[in-house]
Amino acid sequence: MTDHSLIVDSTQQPSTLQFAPVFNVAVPFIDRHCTEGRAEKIALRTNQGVEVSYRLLAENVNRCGNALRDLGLERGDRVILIVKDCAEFFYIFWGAIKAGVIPVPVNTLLRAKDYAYILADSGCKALIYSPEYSLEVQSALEQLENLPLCICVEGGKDSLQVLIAQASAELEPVAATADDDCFWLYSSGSTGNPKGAVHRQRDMVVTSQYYAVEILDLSEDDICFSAAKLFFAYGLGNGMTFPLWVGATSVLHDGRPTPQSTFETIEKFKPTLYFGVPTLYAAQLQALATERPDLSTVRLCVSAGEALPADIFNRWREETGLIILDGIGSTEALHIFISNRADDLMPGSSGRAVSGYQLRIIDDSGHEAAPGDPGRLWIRGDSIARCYWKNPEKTAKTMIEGWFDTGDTYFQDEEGYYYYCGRNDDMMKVGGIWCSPFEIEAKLIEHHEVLEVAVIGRADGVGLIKPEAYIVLQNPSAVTESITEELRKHCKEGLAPYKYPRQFHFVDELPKTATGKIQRFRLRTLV
Ligand code: 3UK
Repeated sequence: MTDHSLIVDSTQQPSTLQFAPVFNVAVPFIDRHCTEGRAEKIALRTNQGVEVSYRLLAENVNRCGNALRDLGLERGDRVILIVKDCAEFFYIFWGAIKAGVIPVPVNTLLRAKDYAYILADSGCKALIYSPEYSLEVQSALEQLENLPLCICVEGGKDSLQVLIAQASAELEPVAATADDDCFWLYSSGSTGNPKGAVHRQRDMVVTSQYYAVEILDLSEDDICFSAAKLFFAYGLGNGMTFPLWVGATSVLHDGRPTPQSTFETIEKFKPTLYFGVPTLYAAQLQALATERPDLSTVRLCVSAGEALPADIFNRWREETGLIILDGIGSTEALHIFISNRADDLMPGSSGRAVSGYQLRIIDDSGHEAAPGDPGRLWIRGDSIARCYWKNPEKTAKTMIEGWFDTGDTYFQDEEGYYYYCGRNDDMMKVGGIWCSPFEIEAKLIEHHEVLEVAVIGRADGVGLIKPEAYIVLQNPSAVTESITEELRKHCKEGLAPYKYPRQFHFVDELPKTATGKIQRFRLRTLV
């Protein structure tokens, strides 16, 4: 048998990772647990009542890998997953990797047009989907010239569940190397077509060790629950790779994350780690005004996807006694590369570099920015995607000599903490001075009437850019002249004088991406 071993030396800071010359990442993430005595331990639990031990997980991963081979998929072929959070997601993802096939999990909230684009762009040989998405999938397929093999996870005699049941439970891992392509994730981007970020075998090891073990102190005693779904790089780490790396348990919920569903899941499954996004924390805080769920099993909360305003951090701590660790990650980096730590917190900041990552802030003249000055954030590290699939221009533009241009504007303070200022195109110059929409939003969210807010720059009558705020109120019937005046005063008291919004718009909801990021560019096109 080939040795797919991996040596992790945690006595070094950062830990050093040494991969055997032949390395298939399904071995340490899946097979290792049976040889290390965790065969009967529960790897995952779902809200549908499914419980999967590490032994059953390893068997079903093998069956699924064999089923993909039996269907004719070969090494390097892509299989697209439009699959909800469920046990089969794990089987397909790891079965593919073990068999040398490239799994490509895709956002389940997209529409037929987006699926048609991704199916064609990826040149996938197979598509596996949950029955919930069959309407969008069918109409995507109607738009395609070359049809992939299409398999529904459940229902009917050709379903994946039937194929898995019929396939052999023995599978030798394909002999790969740590640098070989392993899986792809489509980065949604706020504009333009999605781009396939090509990740290597080693990337999940890097994020699991440097972020989950070193920052979250994750161990096999933990139970992880991610409100962010598995198709999102953030959820893929939180809800699958991190718990599998240490032999912990993951809790999956296949419904829409709402304050009610997340609180219920926490009470029922008693996770020790909870992963959310800022808009969900804000909605949960609102719900906490009228209900008191038991969150006592949670030892730590995590936030990413968007910057977490200091005010939400503070209120969550007051209401629940829990800390939220904010960190910035991306699809290209696979997971979080700047983070707060339980013993090194700076509310309102993204924290410091995660070990294993190098960071640079580059100003407009192409030089390293001085402390306090904003610039574009560039990162380097071992989990960053090798390239964008079939997109050499975009690859060349953002991936430069080992560095990745995140597209985010950041500054670093004298103490070394990193502060998010917005996407490059969100920054505005007001009166000649750089002004971060995020800083104004963070001020407005402190106000008790404000539920959500987005700030953009808009040219006034003489063409000068001024901040404007779009606000969702806690209580929509509170829209009056006096609230506008009060919010303006609130900003003027707490921000540099030129930063207060000149206009306030009260709206029912803000435009967001499927992963919950506010689309400021959509607000800019409103008049
Ligand atoms: C923004 C943040 C400020 C930022 C992600 C954790 O969000 C993730 O990946 P995406 O590819 O988006 C990346 C972009 O989102 N962002 C994310 N987190 C923060 N901005 N503070 C934050 N804490 O613009 C970044 O470039 O969807 C998050 C782990 C894995 C991920 N993929």
